[in-house]
Amino acid sequence: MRKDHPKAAFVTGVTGQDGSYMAEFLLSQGYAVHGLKRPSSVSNTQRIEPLMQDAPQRFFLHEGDLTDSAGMARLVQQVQPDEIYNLAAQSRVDVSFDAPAYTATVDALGPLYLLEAIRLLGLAGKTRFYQASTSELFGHAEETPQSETTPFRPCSPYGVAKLYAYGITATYRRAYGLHACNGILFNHESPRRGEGFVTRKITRGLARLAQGLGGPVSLGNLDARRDWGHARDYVRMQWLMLQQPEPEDFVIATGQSASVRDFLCLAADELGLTLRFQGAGATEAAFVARIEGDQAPALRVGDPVMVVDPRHFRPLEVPALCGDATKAGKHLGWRPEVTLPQLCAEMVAADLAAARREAALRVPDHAMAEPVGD
Ligand code: NAP
Ligand code: F7E
Repeated sequence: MRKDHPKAAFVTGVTGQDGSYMAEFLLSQGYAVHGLKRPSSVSNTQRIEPLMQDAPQRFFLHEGDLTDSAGMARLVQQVQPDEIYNLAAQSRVDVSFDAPAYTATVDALGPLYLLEAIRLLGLAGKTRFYQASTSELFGHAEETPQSETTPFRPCSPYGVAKLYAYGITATYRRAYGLHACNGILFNHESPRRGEGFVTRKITRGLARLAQGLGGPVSLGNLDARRDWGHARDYVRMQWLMLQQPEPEDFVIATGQSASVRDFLCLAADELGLTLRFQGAGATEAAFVARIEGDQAPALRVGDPVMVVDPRHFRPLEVPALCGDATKAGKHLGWRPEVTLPQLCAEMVAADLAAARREAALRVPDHAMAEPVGD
């Protein structure tokens, strides 16, 4: 890439998990990166703070909301991007059951507004478009593992909204010749994962519990199985998709699946804890059976570490997903580099460091007590 005229990328959702890794990656490739940030009365830039400091000449933030079609067209016109990565979304499947119309507006119509902007501004020959599609499209999948040819059977408002986005992306590719691609991504996590998603809820919850901050982690369906990869590996593949001469859709996955219970045990193991499960379904709980090392000074054998709370059960669950990324390997030479135990270890280490910092700052109760008068 020419240094005096770097490629320009427009990244929606830049403040999110993937957006922050994507911005980092694109900057490392020499791009000028323009990120869309939602206006907010409190700071929402924690994940991109280092980039704002380190690359002020090549990293630009624009305030706006994906649901503002005119605002999106204005930004696309201003930035004239070579590549758009549409990563912004209401990305919580559980939340989509409580906010289905909002989820549809952001997740289905948002990508349409960007595609229309590319088309109407006459940028079809210049601007390439990446849509963050999802394994939730497969829903109650008809076959395992799922690939680019597996039929879609979404079973959440999130999955259904993302199905529209998938379809409209493919339609603009075919109808108007846009270089527009869907990445059908299976779950991917990192220390930057939002705190409401199950892996982060577990690593953060256990790390805090181990340091005497907070109570047992409360979870829903322990038997759900997911194909979990590392977000850093997955943004590299999103970029590779837009570098192909012809636009195509790809599944991005590790090909391995594990249950929520497996992940809980892996995270506990990282803290030197062996768990004993008791009960079943809505009354299941997990207790400390053995402790090794000094990572969990606040816990004793027999302490509860996890309780099932039926409020976390979903109206409709996707019981199991596992992806087949053979096409990505063959066409683009992509393979995930991080295994699930490595991912879990990285997340636990980051959350344990944060919990230790928080515990160290805590004022002991006795120090807060009123002095007894003499
Ligand atoms: P995330 O951490 O939840 O980030 C979502 C981003 O979208 C945040 O920056 C958020 O801004 C922004 N956003 C939400 N609503 C917006 C709106 N109306 N206008 C502008 N920005 C808005 O999600 P992620 O894990 O990085 O996922 C990135 C994309 O991949 C999403 O589209 C998600 O649906 C999709 N996906 C994720 C996975 C996964 O496992 N991570 C798998 C498949 C597909 P705030 O910071 O202000 O909230
Ligand atoms: O749930 C179960 C839950 O919320 C995973 C998003 O990035 O990946 C993500 O969606 C599983 C589900 O992710 C709790 O029922 C149990 O079976 O971490 P999650 P998700 O729903 O798979 C897809 C590919 C996306 O596209 C989405 O944007 O874990 N589970 N107990 C729980 N889940 C949560 N959140 N909280 C619990 O307490």
